[in-house]
Amino acid sequence: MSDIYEAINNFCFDGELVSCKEFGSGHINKTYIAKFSDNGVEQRYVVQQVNSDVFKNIEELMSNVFAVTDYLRGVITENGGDPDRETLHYIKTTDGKNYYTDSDGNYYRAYIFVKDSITYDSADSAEIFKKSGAAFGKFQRMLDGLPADKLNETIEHFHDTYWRYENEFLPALSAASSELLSECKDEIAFVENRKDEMPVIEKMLKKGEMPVRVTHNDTKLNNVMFDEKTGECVCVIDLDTVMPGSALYDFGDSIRFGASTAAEDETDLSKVSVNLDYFKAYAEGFLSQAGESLTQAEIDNLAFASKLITLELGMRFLTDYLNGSKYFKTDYEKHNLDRARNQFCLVADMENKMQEMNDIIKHLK
Ligand code: GN1
Ligand code: MG
Repeated sequence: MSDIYEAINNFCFDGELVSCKEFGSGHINKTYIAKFSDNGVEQRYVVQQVNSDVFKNIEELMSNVFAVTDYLRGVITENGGDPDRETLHYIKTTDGKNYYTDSDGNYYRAYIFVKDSITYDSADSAEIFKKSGAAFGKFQRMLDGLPADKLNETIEHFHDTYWRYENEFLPALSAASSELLSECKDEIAFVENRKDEMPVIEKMLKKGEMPVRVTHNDTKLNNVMFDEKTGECVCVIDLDTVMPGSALYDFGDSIRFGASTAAEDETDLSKVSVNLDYFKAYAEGFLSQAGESLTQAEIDNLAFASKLITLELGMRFLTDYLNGSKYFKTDYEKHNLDRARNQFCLVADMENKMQEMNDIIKHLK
C-alpha cells in the first residue's frame, strides 16, 4: 500500500499541509496536488508516485530531471527570464535526496506548482496551439548546449518505432489468444502494412544524416503550462522522457495529440481527423523558435514524423491491449483498443493529407 502522506512528510515543503488530492490526466504516473499554508501564504506542490514498471531506474530518471532543470535555470537566468516560473523547481527530501522511497518501495518526487497557470487537454484555438509549438521549440533550443551524453536513456528505444514493432508488437501477437487476434485483425493488418516505413527516422539518426538532440519526447499539449492571466506559455512540464532523441519526435507527438480534431480515445471515429490549420499553426510556432537549428533533413520529414509517431502510439496501445493492458492506465477493458483505433484513424487521415502537410511546411520555410 502506498501512502501519499508518508511521502509528503519526507519532502522539504514549507508550512503546514492543508489538503492533498489526486489530479492530472497522465497515463503512467500517479499525480497529487498538495496544498500547504506557510504563515497564511498558500503554496502548492505537485507530488508524483513514479511508475516503476515503466521507469526502471529511478536514480537515473531523477538525475536527468535535476540535470535538465538546473541547466535550464542557468540558460533562463542568462536570458533575463524568471527561472522560478520558466522551469520546474524540484524539491529534495528531508535527507537531501532527489526522490523519496516509501516503506513499501514506492518512489515519489515533488516540485512547486507553477502559480496562476493552467494546462489544456485540447486547444481552443490555433493560436493557443501555435504558442505551445513555440514553447516546445524554445525548450529544445534552450537545451541545445546540454551534451546529450550527460543524460540517461530513461526508457530505451522510446521512439524507435521499428524496434517496438519487432520487440514488443510481434511478441504480443505470438502470445495473444486466437479470440484477441481475430478481434484485432484489422488493426494488426493496419500495422503490418506500414512496417516498412517504421525504421526511416532511426536509420537517418544512425547514419548521421540527422542529428541526435536532447528532446522532450512526450510533447502533448497538456505538458505546457499557460499563464492564467496573460494566456502566454510559462513552461514545459513532464521531464521524464527528456533524453537523446530527434526533433521530429517532439514535433510529431505534438501534432498527433493537439492537431487531432478529437481526444486520443474518442470512439466516434467520424470525429477524428488532422486539422491542417492547427498543423500549420504549430509548425509556425515550433519553427519560429527551433527552426534555425533544424537541418533540411529534419524539416523535410516533419509531416512524415507526425504520421509515424501517431502510428507508433497506436501500435503501442494495440500491443498493450493484446498484453492485457498492463502499461497504460485504462478506464475500461477495451480502452486501449479504442485508443489504437482512434490513432490509426488519424494516421489514415494524415496519409490522405500528406501532400498538403508537406506543402504547408515547404511554404513556411
Ligand atoms: C504516456 O503519462 P503520459 O500521459 O505523460 C506515454 C507517452 C504517450 C502518452 C499518450 C512514458 O504519457 O509516450 O504518448 O501516454 N508516456 C510513457 O497519451 O510511455
Ligand atoms: Mg509523460
